[in-house]
Amino acid sequence: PYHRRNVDKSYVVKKISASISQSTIFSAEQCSVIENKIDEVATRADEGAYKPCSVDRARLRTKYFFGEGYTYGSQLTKRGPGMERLYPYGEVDSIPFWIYSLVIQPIVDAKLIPQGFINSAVINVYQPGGCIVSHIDPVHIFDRPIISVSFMSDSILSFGCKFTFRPIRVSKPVYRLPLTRGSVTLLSGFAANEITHCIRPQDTVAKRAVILLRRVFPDAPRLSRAEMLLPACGVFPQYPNVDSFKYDSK
Ligand code: AKG
Repeated sequence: PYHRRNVDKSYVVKKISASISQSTIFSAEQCSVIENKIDEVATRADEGAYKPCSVDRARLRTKYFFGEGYTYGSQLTKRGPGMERLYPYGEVDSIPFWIYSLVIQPIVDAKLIPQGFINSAVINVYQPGGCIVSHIDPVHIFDRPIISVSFMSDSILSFGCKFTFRPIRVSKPVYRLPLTRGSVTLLSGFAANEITHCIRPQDTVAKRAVILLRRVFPDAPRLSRAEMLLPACGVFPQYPNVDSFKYDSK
């Protein structure tokens, strides 16, 4: 991975921008319909309609996992990048039909991804000030490209930031990618694999949602049911940095 001190910044910026593609394929009307569906998911989750591993609540940010979900290894074993594991089959709710028809199909029709590529859909809902700490989507779990569709409000995807905590501070990004409502972003190559990305708290100015569409590799490592019985699935951190977990989960 890229280390800020060793490499010329303009080279890195070129590498990042060359491995991102963005398009706006969802109209304001389509966004409104999808946003209502996202609100319905949040309501259903509050009512306890989903499996425990489908819902991950952190301060100012909730994730809803469909199709597949993942976590770090057991608390009794090593944790961190490379140690992420899928939940056992059946522990996560399947992808709702509306995500296929309203979100995935238009992206397939726009020829951005092949039919049948996506087997994992995650909805993140952020309250104002909500964030996602710097990370690389696990390379042993997710194929590239990584597709995201932004809803409800605009934000910025920042690359190459360092987070420090208590109080939370985020260093200046190496690269900032505007995420407008209805925009579809595809990350591959350098942008997906060689540099971290994050959402800074100051860039979530209003309630926002994103739908992450990814392909989980068929041979990606999976927790066994026995390992699941150790601590409850909800207590695992989403990201490897222990300090970020403390901040993120309060
Ligand atoms: C993640 O959840 O892994 C993200 O990178 C989210 C990015 C976004 O909110 O657009």
